[in-house]
Amino acid sequence: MKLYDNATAPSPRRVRIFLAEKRLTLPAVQVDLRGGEQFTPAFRAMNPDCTVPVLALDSGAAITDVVAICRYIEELYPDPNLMGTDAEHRALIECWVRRIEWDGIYAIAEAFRNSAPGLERRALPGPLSLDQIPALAERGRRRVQHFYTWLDTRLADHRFVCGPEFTIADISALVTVDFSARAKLDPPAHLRQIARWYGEVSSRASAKA
Ligand SMILES: N[C@@H](CCC(=O)N[C@@H](CS)C(=O)NCC(=O)O)C(=O)O
Repeated sequence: MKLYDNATAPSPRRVRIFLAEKRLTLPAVQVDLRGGEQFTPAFRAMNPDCTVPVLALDSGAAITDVVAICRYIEELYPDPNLMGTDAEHRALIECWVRRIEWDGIYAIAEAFRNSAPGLERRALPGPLSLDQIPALAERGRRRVQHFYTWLDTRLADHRFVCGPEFTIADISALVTVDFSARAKLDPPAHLRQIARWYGEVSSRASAKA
C-alpha cells in the first residue's frame, strides 16, 4: 500500500489523522499540487480526477476518495473503531460526515477557491480549468456560517460530533475548521461549544498529522 499525499491540503490530512489514530504509518509519496504533478500522465492514469489522497493497493487498484480510503483501513485495522460499531452507529456517522463535507468542507472550498489569488482557473479541483465566480465565494461564506451554527448546536449536548466517542466525523470537522483559517472563515468566537470541542480534538496527538 502507498499513500499519495500532500502535506498542506486538507483532504489527505483527513487520512493522515485517521491513520495516526490507528497508529499506522504507510509509505507515502508527496504530490506537488502547486507544481501540477496531479496532471501528469502517470498520476492521471492512477486517478483521472487528478486529486489527492490516493491509496494505491498492492493489487494495482487505486482508492481515490477520503472516506473510501478510511473505510478500507477501518476494515483491515478495526481498532480503535472510528467508523461505527453496528449498523445504526455506522449509518449515523456516515450522515454526519456527509453533512460536514457538504456544509463545511465544500462550502469553505467554494469560498476559498473562488476568491484566492493563485487559484484563478482552478475554482474546482479536478481535470477541468474553471474560472472563479465571485458570487460563489460569497455564497460559500454564507454556507460556512450555517455549518458553524449547526455544529455548535450539535456539540452542546455531545462531547464529540457523534456522541461520547471520537470518530471520523471529528477528524472531518477538525480538518474543516483548520482549513477555514486559510479562507479567513474561522468559527465566530461566541460559538463556545465549537471552541470547547476544538480544544479537545486539536490537542490529540493525531492532530499533528
Ligand atoms: N474526491 C476527493 C477530493 C479530494 C480533493 O479535493 N483533493 C484536493 C486537495 S484537498 C486536490 O487534490 N486538489 C488538486 C487541485 O486542486 O488541483 C476526496 O474527497 O477524497
